[in-house]
Amino acid sequence: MAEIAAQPFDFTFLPDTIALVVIDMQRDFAEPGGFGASLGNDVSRVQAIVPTVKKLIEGFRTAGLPVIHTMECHKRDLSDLPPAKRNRGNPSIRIGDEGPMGRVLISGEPGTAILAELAPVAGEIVIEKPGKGAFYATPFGDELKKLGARQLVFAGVTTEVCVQTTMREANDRGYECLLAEDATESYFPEFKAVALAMIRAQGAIVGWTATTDQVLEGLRNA
Ligand code: TIU
Repeated sequence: MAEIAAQPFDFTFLPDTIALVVIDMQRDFAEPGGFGASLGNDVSRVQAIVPTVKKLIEGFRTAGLPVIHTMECHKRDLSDLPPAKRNRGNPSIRIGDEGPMGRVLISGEPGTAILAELAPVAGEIVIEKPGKGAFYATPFGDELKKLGARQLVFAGVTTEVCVQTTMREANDRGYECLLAEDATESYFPEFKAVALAMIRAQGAIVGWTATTDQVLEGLRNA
């Protein structure tokens, strides 16, 4: 057993059963002209965590541990996009519309791609997901079972939407979840702060939080 110094208390893991899950570090959430910006958000907050997410990914790769990437996106024919999602929020461009980086949040479009600095390498699992949570309507759960993963470290965006939804889904499926505090971001600083607090409240009711350096130190000592 190895440990990561974390809140609300140390996170215990087995090096054979831990994996990194990087949620939705896509151009559509980080660059002007994408989905995040179309909802009226300041995307520079997402850009700012890219070096930290990269450091975390490289730490897992160096340790020979699995890195899984998710992408929020939809089929070209929009058959997996409920009207309730497409019509939400009165955005300037809706999901599936043609934008400056191609069709917004559509599989295969330039804007849907993972940021070049964080691109998956050969052999890493990439999950395309139509929902906020990574388990819904995807092979994510089966892939985790194949890996034998039991503990998941999370990074990515946004903290209180796709990251927290996936952590809650993972909890209910028996995974122990840790969120890397400085490798996740929200468009709303107050939502990030409260999401971190609610995740680790009540004795880690949703999971643990730790800094990227604490996670990497835990991996090195394992
Ligand atoms: N809008 C927002 O905060 N998030 C999303 O729409 N998707 C993800 O969090 N990936």
